[in-house]
Amino acid sequence: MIQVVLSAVLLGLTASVQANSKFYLPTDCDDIYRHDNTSSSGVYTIYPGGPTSPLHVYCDMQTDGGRWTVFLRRFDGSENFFRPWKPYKVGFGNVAGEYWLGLDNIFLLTMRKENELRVDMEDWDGVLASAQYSSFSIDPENNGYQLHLGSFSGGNAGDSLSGHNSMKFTTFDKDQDQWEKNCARQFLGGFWYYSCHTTNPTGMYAPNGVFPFDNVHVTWNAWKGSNYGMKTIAMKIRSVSKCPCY
Ligand SMILES: [Ca+2]
Repeated sequence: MIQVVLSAVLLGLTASVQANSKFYLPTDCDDIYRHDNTSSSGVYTIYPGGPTSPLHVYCDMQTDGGRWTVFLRRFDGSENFFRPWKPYKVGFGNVAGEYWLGLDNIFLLTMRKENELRVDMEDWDGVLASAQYSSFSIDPENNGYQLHLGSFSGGNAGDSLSGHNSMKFTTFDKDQDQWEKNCARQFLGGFWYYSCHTTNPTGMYAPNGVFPFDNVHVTWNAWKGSNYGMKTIAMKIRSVSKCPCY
């Protein structure tokens, strides 16, 4: 009798785990939204590395139809982004606040699905601007997290990222840029620098947009030039597939 009850309990557990794995192990914010399109923007748990690797992330469920998985978010200057290779690899910050999701996680997300990219920003007068790109993916670490960016597909901020396409990632302790010196060290961030940048999303956070050194700000040159730091900036990706694709 006890055995029968135990078996029934185990069967029930198995069924429940299977149901959970079908419905509650989303790969990204796209999965979460497709499962429940009343989901609001906020922090969720996703599993881009599989069921044993939960990852917290901020999902933008409002902008242009939502479903955006945010991998960079800055809005108050509370987090230090002038960091070495390891934090950029694994991620840092607080997903309820300012953070970098981590290059390994961004690689997993962009390996699993074809994604588009959106960059949202705001100046110190409260004016919003954005830029969108038709595709976005990066290579794994053994190829330097090389950036593969599609074409600029719109947005009133203009295009300040295409020049960074095909670059590997550079931090102040790992130089993979195309300059004789180290762009990350010079411009105080970590990014897919070339020689060196037309946008510096991980640069110094400058209250009121100004900072007494050139080109180190959180810039987007096509919109505000190379010496104006944004009040907010976020980089986010979204699946371009038409199916839920669990
Ligand atoms: Ca260099």
